[in-house]
Amino acid sequence: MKMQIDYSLYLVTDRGLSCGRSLVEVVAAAIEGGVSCVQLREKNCSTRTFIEEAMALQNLLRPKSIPLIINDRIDVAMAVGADGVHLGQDDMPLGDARRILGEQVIIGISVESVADARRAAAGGADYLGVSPVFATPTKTDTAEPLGLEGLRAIRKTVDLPLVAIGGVNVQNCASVIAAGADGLAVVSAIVSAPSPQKAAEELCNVAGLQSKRIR
Ligand code: TZP
Ligand code: MG
Repeated sequence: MKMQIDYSLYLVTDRGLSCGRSLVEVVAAAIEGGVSCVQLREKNCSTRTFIEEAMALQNLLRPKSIPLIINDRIDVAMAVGADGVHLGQDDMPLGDARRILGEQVIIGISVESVADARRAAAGGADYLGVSPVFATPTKTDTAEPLGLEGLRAIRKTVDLPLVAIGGVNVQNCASVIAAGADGLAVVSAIVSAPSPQKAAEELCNVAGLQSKRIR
């Protein structure tokens, strides 16, 4: 059976925004605070470094049964035996990724519209990243923000787990869950926080994520 994933607080890493702290330090604190799933996102490093970072996270997360998802790179995911990959609209097509990875590996797809969501669901995605819900300086090449309305429209269209990404923070996290997201996908509100643990705890509490926990 495919791994059951708790998407409720989905951390997406960004070493550049981590205030000089190591990836492992930030992720270790964040999972203490309640992060339930981690995506390793690296845009500017060598393949060797990417694999080393992925292994370091795998060693931290596996004993705690927290899934590791790799952004963009199917080869890196396979090299470290990650639980899944996350692909955008310009990355490897879902069908090709599924053929390479098989049925047991989780594949998440970023969707920027209802049409994207329908296509990804029909193509066998395991979960969707609704992107971006709000404007964010963390990623500049995004589509227009979907807003809560856009999130609701996607919620009505597909049954898959949805994580909302883009500008999600403690001020808006409850409204994101109320609009139908199964999880909060967060970069800067956790990795740039003075205490990633406290930031994660606050998001869990304010958004009421305890009720969504599957473990
Ligand atoms: N994909 C869509 S928006 C985004 C990504 C990776 C960045 C979200 O970052 P933040 O800091 O949580 O707004
Ligand atoms: Mg990508």
